[in-house]
Amino acid sequence: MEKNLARSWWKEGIVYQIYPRSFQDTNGDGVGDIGGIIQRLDYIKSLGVDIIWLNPIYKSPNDDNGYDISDYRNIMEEFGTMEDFDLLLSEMKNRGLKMVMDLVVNHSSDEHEWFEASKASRDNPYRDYYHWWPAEKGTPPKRWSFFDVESNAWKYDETTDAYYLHYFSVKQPDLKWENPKVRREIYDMMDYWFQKGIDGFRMDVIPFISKDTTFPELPEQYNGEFIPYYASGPKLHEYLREMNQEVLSKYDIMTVGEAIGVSTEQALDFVDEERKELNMFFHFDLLSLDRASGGGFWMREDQWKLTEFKEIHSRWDAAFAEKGWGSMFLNNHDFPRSVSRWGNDSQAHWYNSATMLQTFLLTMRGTPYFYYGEEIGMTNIRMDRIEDYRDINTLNRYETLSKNGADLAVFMENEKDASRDNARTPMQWDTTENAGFTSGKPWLKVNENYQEGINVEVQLSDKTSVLNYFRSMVQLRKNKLTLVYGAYTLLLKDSEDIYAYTRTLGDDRCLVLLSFATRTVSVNLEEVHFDKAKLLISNDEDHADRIKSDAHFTLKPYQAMVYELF
Ligand code: TEU
Ligand code: CA
Repeated sequence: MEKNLARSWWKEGIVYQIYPRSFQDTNGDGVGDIGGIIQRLDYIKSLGVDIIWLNPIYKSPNDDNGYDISDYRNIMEEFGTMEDFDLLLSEMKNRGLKMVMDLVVNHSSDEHEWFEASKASRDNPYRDYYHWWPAEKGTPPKRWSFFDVESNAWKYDETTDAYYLHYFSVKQPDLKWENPKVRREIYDMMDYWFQKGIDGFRMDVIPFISKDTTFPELPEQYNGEFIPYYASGPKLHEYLREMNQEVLSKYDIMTVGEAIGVSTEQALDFVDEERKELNMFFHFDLLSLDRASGGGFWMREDQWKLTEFKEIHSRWDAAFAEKGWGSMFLNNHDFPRSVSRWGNDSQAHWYNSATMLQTFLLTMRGTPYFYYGEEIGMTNIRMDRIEDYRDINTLNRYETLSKNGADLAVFMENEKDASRDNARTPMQWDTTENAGFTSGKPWLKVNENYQEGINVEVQLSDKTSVLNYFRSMVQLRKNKLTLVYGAYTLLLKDSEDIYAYTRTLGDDRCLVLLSFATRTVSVNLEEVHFDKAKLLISNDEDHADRIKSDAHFTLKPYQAMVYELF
């Protein structure tokens, strides 16, 4: 038996990601909080999902919305207190929901006490918790930074006449994993949360933790394409194995790495069961599909193709055909909304494309991850004015471009499709002001389309809503292990309109048909042999035969259908 057929809760579970800042505010300060999540637990449970992944809720000065942590063992004041957290965890346990937290340990905040000590003098005990380059050695070799206005990952600090390393913003100095004390601190901190009873970690930019601390000049091929270099530090797997041995292996928990820069060839190095490192990770191939090269935030000029989309998912499925396990997702807090990006959020196609994409995630092998609001088809907000943006990534790039005299109108158009803020707008609960998210002024604009049916309240009472389709589709997956563990076979490989595949487990076989076309399309599936096909679900019921024996299928625009084959 293939190793990955071994059953486990984190393979069969469905994950719901919450960006706490935007989920539900309870005290009118315009910022979501832990109390808000508690208030909405019954709703989340009613979706049929099993695991909640929370974006960072630790103490933070919020330079990068919590990805800059100043105290790993405390809660961000805006979100609440440790008592609130403990209550959230126990309320989740009461409902049988598991909690996955974000682990951000490539870097800390510059306001963490370790960094404050580290920068105070060259000989303090925390000096070696971070990467320092003494100025007498000259300017350090080029390292790129994601959020720095000059793209420079080295920041000069006068106090000790040295540069420190920051792959992200100047307020996110990289921790020095090469120092065993740092690793011990991190493992103890992870243990602290596991002792509280959490069920796992999503590990932020985990492939970046190991560095060649001699900091050689970057090899030429990595110029501008530095991500694969950052992601393959010399001791990465040694550290992951050690982390597993020291902490992870002691608990029944799940881990999912944010594997930026990791290719299919490297996949099993992380998740082969025998290596005892991680359970699964998010790859970045889909996330870069509509982007210009370089792993950045510029949209590519031509339109992405369905054949490319299929190739990516088929290649990643094959990587885990016998060992390891994948994760399936179409958006998160760093990327635009799935229906706006991979579907079609025009009035005519919004419903079908949102539900078709849900069908896709729930019929592929790999654990499905949904991002809050995806269950009701939330869309990109597409803001016009730079003043409305909050994300450091958009704001700093705007600053860089204005300094360089670039065309800012082009940039603002790009951000309508690319900015991370598209995905961070407040959850749309009902038709009251600010969509029921806050009684105050929301920290980021609410998308006006909450008044046009994209809200929970309206969709709960509508049998044919995106939300209710989501619930039915979730139940379908839960009642059919074939959709979780079954082997995947791609059909109609060259079609630019239809994504079709079968899932097979023993004698049980399902056929999944997904249209990405804006017109009605017919296909012939004689390559799949079956006597009868029984329709299990469709997002466009009127246009499908419940039981059929011929191989001709007709799909309405963005229609999704799942059949059982006999
Ligand atoms: O993201 C890592 C990350 O590199 C992306 O945000 C990246 O900028 C983009 O994908 C470029 O291709 C993680 C978190 O998810 C993100 O929210 C944080 O800002 C970042 O790390 C720093 O902690
Ligand atoms: Ca609040």
